[in-house]
Amino acid sequence: MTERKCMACGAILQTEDKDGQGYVRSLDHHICQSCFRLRHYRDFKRVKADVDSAETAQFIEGFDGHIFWIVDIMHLNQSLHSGLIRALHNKDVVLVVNKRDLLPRSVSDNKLKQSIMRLLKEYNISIMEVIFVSAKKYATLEPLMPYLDDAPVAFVGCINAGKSSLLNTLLKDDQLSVSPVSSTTAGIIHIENESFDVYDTPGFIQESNLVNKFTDENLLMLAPTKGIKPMVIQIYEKQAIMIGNLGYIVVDPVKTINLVSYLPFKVKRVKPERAEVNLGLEHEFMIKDTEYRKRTWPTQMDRVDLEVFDVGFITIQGKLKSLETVMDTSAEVILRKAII
Ligand SMILES: Nc1nc2c(ncn2[C@@H]2O[C@H](COP(=O)(O)OP(=O)(O)OP(=O)(O)O)[C@@H](O)[C@H]2O)c(=O)[nH]1
Ligand SMILES: [Mg+2]
Repeated sequence: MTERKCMACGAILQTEDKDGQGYVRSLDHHICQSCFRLRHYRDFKRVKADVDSAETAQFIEGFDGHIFWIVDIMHLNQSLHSGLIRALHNKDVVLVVNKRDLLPRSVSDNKLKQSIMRLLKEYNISIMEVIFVSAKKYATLEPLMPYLDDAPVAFVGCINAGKSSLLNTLLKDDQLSVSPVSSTTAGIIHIENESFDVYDTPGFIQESNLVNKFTDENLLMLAPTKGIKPMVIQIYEKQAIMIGNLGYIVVDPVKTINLVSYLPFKVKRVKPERAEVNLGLEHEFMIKDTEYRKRTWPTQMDRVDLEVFDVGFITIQGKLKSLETVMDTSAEVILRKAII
């Protein structure tokens, strides 16, 4: 008997294990119970699939068509998954930068494009084009059409980049399951109609252990549906910036500088000596089971971003005497040249 797949997440349908992936009461159903609950009750707790990235890599390597590599504009460095990048060698890749709606319009696409190309330079992938889109705005998908008319297209990328969301917008349908939980798509889904021949794929996983400390509230907060209003903080002396109870950054500027937070929640400035006590207070963004680690960062570059995987990034615009972070031990933090 051929295995049937859930139309929404691609999991193989089964009737044996109630708590397992792809469970249905009867094999006549087209979507699994987790996707049913997600669709009708917005219950996203059960959709996290057990995904084998090696299978998706193999699919990409053998794929004969265009590849849309979907990256999340708010998590660029996290999007650079080495296994995925290996699979993309010698492929026709269009870099589709999603969630453009989250950054202000005043931010230049050209500047962003240059920054992204700089990030990609060390990876030796040839990109046919960089296209900025938003799954929230159908009109932004227009530049994708020539590729979609030309050949089958596979939507690939890291978890939560918005592959399934983009396909739903494109197909003007909500067949595919979408959620703030990572690994919503469990298996490869082929959709073919008069207009399109497309594939949704499970996301490559590059998440930090931090997600295990997230509450449902955190997950929703980190998947904003409206544009982020960057929060600008002027810093004229050594200060600490609280990132909820996730941790804090201590910056000591050479002269007055701006720090711009693109995080989807409020950060707060405090005196460095108050920062540690502040971690224990009430914040808008609070994770579970915190444990902290201090790190000192180089200060040669004078416009940098700190990207915290699964959370977002903060830009520091100016020369620093010193830069320190005290963050939860599970938080993966990288320092890069500012992208904006
Ligand atoms: N603001 C905004 N949110 C988006 C956009 N695209 C996707 N999202 C949100 O991002 C989250 C993940 O979207 P999905 O479509 O499930 O992402 P995916 O790449 O299919 O994820 P996996 O199946 O887990 O690999 C959801 O909360 C979406 O609502 C976008 O263009 N703008
Ligand atoms: Mg998906």
